[in-house]
Amino acid sequence: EDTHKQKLTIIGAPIEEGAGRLGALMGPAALRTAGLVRTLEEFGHPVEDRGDLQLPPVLPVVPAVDGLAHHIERIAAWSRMLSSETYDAMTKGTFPITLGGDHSLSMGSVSGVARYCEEHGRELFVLWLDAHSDFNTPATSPSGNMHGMSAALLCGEPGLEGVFGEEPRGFVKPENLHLFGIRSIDATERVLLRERGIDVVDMRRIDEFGVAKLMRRIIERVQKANGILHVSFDVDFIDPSLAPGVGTTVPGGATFREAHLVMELLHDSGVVGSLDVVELNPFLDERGRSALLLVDLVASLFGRQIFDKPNLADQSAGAL
Ligand code: Z70
Ligand code: MN
Ligand code: MN
Ligand code: MN
Repeated sequence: EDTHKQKLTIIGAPIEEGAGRLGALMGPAALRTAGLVRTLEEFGHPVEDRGDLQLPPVLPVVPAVDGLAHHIERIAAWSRMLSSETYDAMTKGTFPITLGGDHSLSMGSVSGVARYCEEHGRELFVLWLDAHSDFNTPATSPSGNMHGMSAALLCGEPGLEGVFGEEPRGFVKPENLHLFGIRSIDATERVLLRERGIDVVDMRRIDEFGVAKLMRRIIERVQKANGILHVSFDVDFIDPSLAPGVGTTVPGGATFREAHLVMELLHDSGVVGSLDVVELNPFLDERGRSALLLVDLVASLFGRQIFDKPNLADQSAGAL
């Protein structure tokens, strides 16, 4: 997929019921205020902003779960709606950008992308940029907050079937999920992640090997499979000193330069087909700095460069 000049579909998902604290519902508004749409247009992409979706007046009936899953009816309604929005955007040949909103929205957005990929015989890969692994189920979750369950739902973990019920959905193969930037894993999650063989790139590996090498490994996998990469960007991937506008701050996150490099490498790879920007909590932000940083990172993903791409082929041939 060459994302250059591709039409973009912006989907606002003001959802906060999946998080432990209020405020993420203002995320889409803050990202628009910080200039997201005009920044994307600057890179030559036609943008269709579908505005913010709203919950339907009647919520789906969800059978009782084994364990804790707060506001599951509302999350189910959002998931079903968002799944059909991203599926529809992909079917029309556009690149969906879902603005959150807490990370439970990825249950819906990624399901729609996965459904599109299944129907079109394309292999889906997911890059989950996050401090957390989001691999709890209602039975294992210590909090019952559903933003900590989205990656588990996408991989088909039991206990979350009621979110989609009989509605169409898609799945992510556990071997195609790459968690990146991780530094907070619950004990129960750790067991499940190991059992499923999920690739967990934690901060220790980033410190040791650097983001470039670790990202290239993931990008090459997607390229070899002629796959599509979905990027799910949780703001807490970034260090809280740079992006304080999040509900749960975890120290030791990605630096300014690491985060931009990830986005630049993704741009150059041409494999990214869809994006979520989640967990921005403007109520906790400082003078919009987290929102502004996110817009700059999205600009890097869509081609903003400081000067020029290094031409590695020329360098290896000894040319300057
Ligand atoms: C913890 C839980 C979480 C944020 C995800 C935390 C989950 N593992 N927190 N994203 N901000 O409650 O499941
Ligand atoms: Mn998350
Ligand atoms: Mn997180
Ligand atoms: Mn470009």
